[in-house]
Amino acid sequence: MKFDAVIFDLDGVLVHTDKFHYLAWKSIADDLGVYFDETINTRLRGVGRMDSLNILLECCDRPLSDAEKEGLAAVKNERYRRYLSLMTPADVTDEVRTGLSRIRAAGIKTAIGSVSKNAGYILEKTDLVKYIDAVSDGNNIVNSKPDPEVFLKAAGFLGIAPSRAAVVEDAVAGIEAAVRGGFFAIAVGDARNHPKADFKAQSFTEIINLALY
Ligand code: B16
Ligand code: MG
Repeated sequence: MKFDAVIFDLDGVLVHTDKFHYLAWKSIADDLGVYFDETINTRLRGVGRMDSLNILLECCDRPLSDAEKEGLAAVKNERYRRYLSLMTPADVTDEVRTGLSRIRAAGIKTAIGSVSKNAGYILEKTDLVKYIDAVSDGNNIVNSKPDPEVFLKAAGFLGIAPSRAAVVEDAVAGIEAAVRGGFFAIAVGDARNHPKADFKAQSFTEIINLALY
């Protein structure tokens, strides 16, 4: 066994809610008459809600007050949660479920390290809760990725040192956070372009085998 724990990012690693983020942010941009597309949306990966709104507003000529921004972020979240409410266990692949079961059966702890404040709701809707030993998310952090806080808290909840844990991430900011925190950084998706990633995974099973052997 290579690691005592594996900390998984949620969106983009265990589930794919980025399409819901896109639809909700796109509707806000349309309401404001601001340009928004899939390319801008990829910049929001692993970025917290208010920072995401500030990226969306880069194309907006009129400066918005903090109160207006809070209002827009709240409306975005309502629309996003409407999509989340439709999620079911079928939104998680068998490969992910089998992989999580295998590492836990081998005694490796699992945690979530997500900046989302909706992580608990997603885990519940998809029935992933039973595979996870600890959840560190947007509700228990002050600093978003690339700050390592979310992963350090996850390791703390598990009682495991960062040097004995791996982090799995799909966002560049997440790999940066994992490296800064002293974790073994496993990259999937776009994050594989990050030069500091310790391992670039082609599949979820490859990650599980790396953790086990
Ligand atoms: P919420 P992760 C991140 O989740 C998403 O990748 C990012 O697009 C989103 O803005 C952020 O959560 C905040 O989400 O609005 O639900 O609090 O990748 O860290 O699991
Ligand atoms: Mg992610």
